[in-house]
Parts: sequence; structure tokens; C-alpha cells
Amino acid sequence: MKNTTRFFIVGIIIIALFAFTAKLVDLSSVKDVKPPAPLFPIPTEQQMAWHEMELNAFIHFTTNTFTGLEWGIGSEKESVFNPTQLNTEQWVRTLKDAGFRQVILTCKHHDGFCLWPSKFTEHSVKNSPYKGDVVKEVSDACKKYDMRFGVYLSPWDRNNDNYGTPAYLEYYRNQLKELFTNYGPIREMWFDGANGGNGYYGGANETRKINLSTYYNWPATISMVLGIQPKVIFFSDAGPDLRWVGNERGTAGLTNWNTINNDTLYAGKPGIDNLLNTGSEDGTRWIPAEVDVSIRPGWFYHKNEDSLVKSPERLFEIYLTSVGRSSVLLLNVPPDQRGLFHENDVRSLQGFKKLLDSEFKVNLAKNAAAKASSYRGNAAMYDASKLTDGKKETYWATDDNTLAGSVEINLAKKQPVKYVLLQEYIRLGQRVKSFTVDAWLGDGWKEVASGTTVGYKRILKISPVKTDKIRVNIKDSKACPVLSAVEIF
Ligand code: FUL
Repeated sequence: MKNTTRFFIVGIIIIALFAFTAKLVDLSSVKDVKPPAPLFPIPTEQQMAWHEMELNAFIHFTTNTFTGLEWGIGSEKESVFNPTQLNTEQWVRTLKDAGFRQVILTCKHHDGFCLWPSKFTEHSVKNSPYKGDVVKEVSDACKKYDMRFGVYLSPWDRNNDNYGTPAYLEYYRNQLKELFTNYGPIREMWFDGANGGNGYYGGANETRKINLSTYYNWPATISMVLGIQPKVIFFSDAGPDLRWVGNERGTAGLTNWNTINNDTLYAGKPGIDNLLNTGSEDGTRWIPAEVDVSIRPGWFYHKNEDSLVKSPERLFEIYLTSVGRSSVLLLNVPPDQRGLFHENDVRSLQGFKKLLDSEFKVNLAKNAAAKASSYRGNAAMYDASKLTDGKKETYWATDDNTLAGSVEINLAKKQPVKYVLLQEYIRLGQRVKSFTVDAWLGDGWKEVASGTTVGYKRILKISPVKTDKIRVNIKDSKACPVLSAVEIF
């Protein structure tokens, strides 16, 4: 054989071998396929951290704890505030053990009584038998237990004589300055929309109406606070960072867009509850809903509600209708007159954590084989295995013009399934508009759940079924679907 012929044959063999190996490793996996472009609006880093926190706690504590009221009038004597065994570490530890990651304290409720010795009023802890500083105690306990700290400072103040005039705004802002300067990092600021009208107001005992859309001048207040702590996020009915969910029952909308148009919204605006509950598909701002609800009928401790503390089962249902609908749960636990979380509340929280741990004990989809109807550019970095790899930064995505698709998760053997959990990769925006979930019954698929939005986390409780395959069908999406997780329990 001539040398040239020999080289030719060897060359052909090398090329054939190369082509064969390339097929085996699927060259497309190393192909450079661009990730989906973000679908604006998208969350900020601070909002992202808020979503990931999932469980947030509220603590309502003031003169009401001692007078039995829910809305103090403003004329309460400082002497009524007398917690004799105050232990903020007990509060924070209990919440931490139950899975909560942040505590928001009512530093001042509508009664105007301040839980810190503010230098701008006499109506505070400094003139009560308890001489300490509850805000400092809570912020210190949060530091000790590695919990995020947030503050509630009621705009409506039924004690202050200047309420309703510009002088009150200066007072309110001075107090915010005190809080944001002296108590360490504050992660969330809660502006309450309640403005009932009548009150003590320094002895005037009258009804004061304010123009809710203009009086508080929130943009100026917010930029002042951001000047002190640029990373804090603001909650109010209308945002700008987090919105109210439109009810205090613990339920986010079954359709829950993190997006909304807030141009014409303001805190306390009547008639917007349904809009706040669902958000808007075409919203121009990322303002997710926070679900505030109390563990008791009231926001403050009242002895006659000791038997009405929500059960662990009820708290778990609320978890499913809040965290399970892509919101953060803000659960209020009010300390009692001793200054402690009551035994019944502690027991309920412990039971709730037990339920969470047992219901979501083993993710049957972890590292399970998964295949998709299609994936972006046929590139392995966007294939269905990214849904079950347990990593929050990887995702399954389709081509830009593919707004629907399905993924099948293979559980290897038949197992009882009660929950299917879906997560969108919301750093690239919220996209999914409708979906269904099927279970394989051996001889065909059966639809076990359906829904509209997914968002950060959607948990679907299904009628228990024994199956070895779950299929998630994304029916429609605002742009190509981008999902980071499917978990099965
Ligand atoms: C409401 C208030 O009036 C309640 O007392 C409570 O603080 C709740 C979280 O917000 O608007």
C-alpha cells in the first residue's frame, strides 16, 4: 500500500473515532448557548434574600399587652407597661428553633408608646417601671442568634399632640433616625396603613383625619432612611419593596404575581385588597406580597385568648397558603404580661416545626433522573437534570420562542406522593402563567394538580398517590419558562 493511501485510511479512522466520541459526550453540552434574557422587573439582591428567608416573625408588644386593648388610645399611663420577667432571648430562640429567620418588632404601635427610650417623647419605656430598652434587647438577641432584625414604627400615633401637622412628620422621622442609627442593621421596615382617626393626641381627645396619599410624604422619609441604611427594604400596602397581601388571614392569592403597578397605589388606599392579593401579570415593579397573620386572634397578648392559639396543623395550612404560594409568611407571636412567649404559643410553634420537618422530610426527586420535552439550545447546562440537582443557581430553560414544555421526573420505584414543589428561577423574572402536574399510574397519566403562577416557590398538596413518575407541564408562560427546582415529597 502506498504511503499516501495509508495516511488517508488512518486519517479517515481518526475522524470517524472523533465523530463517534463527540456524539458520545454530546458536543452540545459544551456549546455556548446564551442564558435567557431577564424578563423585567426582577428582584433586587435584598428582595431575593427576603424571598429565600421564607419565614419571618412579627412581635407585637406595648401597653395593649397590659390593658387588653388592640388599638391603644394614646392616653395609657406609662406605668401600665410592666413586664417583670422580660426575656427577649426566649422569644428569638423559640422563633429560630421553629425555622424563622427574621424578627420585626413593633417599636411603636398606634398608641404611640415607644419600646425604646426615645429622646423625642416622654411616652416610652423610660417612664415605665421597666426602665430598659426593649428594642436594644431584641436587636441584641437577634445578633446573638444570627437572626435578621426589622422594625415597625406606626405612622398613626394616637398619643402625639402634633399628629396631623407637619411637626409630627419631623417627630416621626427623628424617631426613624434614632432607630436606624442606634440598633444595628435593620433589614425590613414596616409601614402600617391603619389610620383610624380618633385618639388622645396630647389631651385633645378628638378625631383627626389626614390625607393618606399626601400627608406622610413617603418618598422623602424613605430616602432619608436609605441615607442611613441603604440595604433596608420597605413594606407598606403599596411597597416600594414589599406589598401587603390584602388580608390578615394568612392567604396569598392562588394566582400570585410578584409584580404590580404601584404608580397610583398608596398605603391605606381603600379597595385594593384583591389587587394586592394577586398582583398583576403586567406589573412594572417587583413588589412581592408578605403574608402577615397572628398566631392568636389578636395581634397583642390577651389572657382570654390563651386557648385560641393556632394549632400546629393550622399554622402548617397557613404555611402552604403563604410560603407555598410564593410569599413570605410573617407570623405574629405576642409576648405576654411577663414579657415571655406564652407556653401555648411555644408549644404550637414547636409542633409546627415538627410538622414541617416530617411533611418535607425526604425529597424523592433529589438527584432523580429527569427529562424534558425540550431544553434550551440542546445544551446540557439547561437540561431537566438541573431541576433535581439540589442547586438553586442551575435551571431548566427552553428556547426563547418555546413558551410551553414538560418535564418528567423518574422516581425509580413506586412511592406515595403528597406534595409537589416547583420553583422558578426568579432572578430572571416571574414567567409561568399556567401549569398542570400529572402522576403516572402504570397505564396512563393522571392530572393531580393545576395552577397559574409559580414564582419563588409553589407547593401543591395533592391527594396522596402511589407513583414512580411525576410530570410537570408548563402550559403557558410570559417568556420561555426557567425553573430551578421540582421537589417531590
Ligand atoms: C394593622 C394594625 O392596625 C394592627 O394592629 C397590626 O399592627 C397589623 C399588623 O396591622 O394594620
